[in-house]
Amino acid sequence: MRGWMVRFRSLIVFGALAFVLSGCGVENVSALKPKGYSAELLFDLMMISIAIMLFVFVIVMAIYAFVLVRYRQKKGQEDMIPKQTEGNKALEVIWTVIPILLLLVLAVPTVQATFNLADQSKQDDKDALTIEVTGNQYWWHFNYADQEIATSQDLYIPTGKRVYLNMKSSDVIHSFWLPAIAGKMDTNPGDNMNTMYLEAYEEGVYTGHCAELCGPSHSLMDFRVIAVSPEKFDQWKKDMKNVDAEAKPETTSAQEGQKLFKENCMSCHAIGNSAAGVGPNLTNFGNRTKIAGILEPTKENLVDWIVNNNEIKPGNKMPMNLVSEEEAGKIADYLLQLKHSEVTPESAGEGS
Ligand code: HEC
Ligand SMILES: [Cu+2]
Repeated sequence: MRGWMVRFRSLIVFGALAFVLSGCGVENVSALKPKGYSAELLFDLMMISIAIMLFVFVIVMAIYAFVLVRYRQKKGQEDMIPKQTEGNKALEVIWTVIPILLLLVLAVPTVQATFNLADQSKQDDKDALTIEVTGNQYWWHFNYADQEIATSQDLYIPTGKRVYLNMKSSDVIHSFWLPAIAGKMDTNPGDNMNTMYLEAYEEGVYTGHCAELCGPSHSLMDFRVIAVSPEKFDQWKKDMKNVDAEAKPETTSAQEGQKLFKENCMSCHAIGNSAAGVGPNLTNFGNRTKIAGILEPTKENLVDWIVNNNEIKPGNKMPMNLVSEEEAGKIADYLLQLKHSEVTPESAGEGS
């Protein structure tokens, strides 16, 4: 390293760190900007721990600095041996009791929050909303229990209400992580169902991730939660219940696409009903925030996905080259006009 670099090494490290960390706290994606009940609870716990740590750090550093200055070797005393002390009951009691008190201050709110976050007691209330979440390599499925509505990748919820999630996986362990609204919960294969709840304070589009290494495309297993006002949510539910899966598209290209879709894709993808398929439910696909959770919803990207999906998301379970690029274009025209509701991510204020 160059001379000046060595001298300023720590400055460079901290500068780079500040630069990287400034990416934290991004709106609607970050646990540092909570926009929901659970996230706020977790944020408060984080702040209590940091406050306690700072308190300990400052006091220990102050004592350290004091001792360093007060008891350093002075000129003319090189051979002096200070008075030797062994043990001090009062001091030892103090530095045992203080940490115990600090741990208690940490433990009480933590245990309280842990029970609070696991509270499912109101799930059986008449107007409580329960959603079955299924993690799949590498996409998320959401089934609105008792509502006959299913969506994949984009989850709509009402603001200001507790929405209960019953969570499972169809293959390996995944983890549903929605930092700005809630914490993180594993989805397990088999009968082991996990539960959590979401409560969003404001309308918005919130990004979530899979937080459990689940295969080569784990890092691409993103999803979005779209929180809208309860009125808009009711409208969305109504629209989603009245989907006419057979509706004829306007353009000839999209009409041909519909036919091609039925022949090549319906074995895995459902439109207009809540059946869980091998692949994502594509109802309302034209209103999706992203394609496959990661691509901007343009025709070009959609054609690319249909023809090349394994290069985009390695190891995903959709076969490539089912149709030609030209046919994929027609299918894309069909899928992108599947807009079944007026309530869209834009109406929640696209924010992420
Ligand atoms: C063997 C089952 C299967 C077939 C057949 C199939 N797909 Fe898929 N498809 C999948 C799976 C699985 C995924 C999820 C991939 C992922 O994200 O990991 C998927 C994802 C998609 C997505 C992204 C969905 C989303 O929610 O964003 C689109 C669009 C799509 N497929 C279109 C098609 C089209 C068009 C055809 C027919 C040409 C087709 N698929 C045929 C299994 C299939
Ligand atoms: Cu995963």
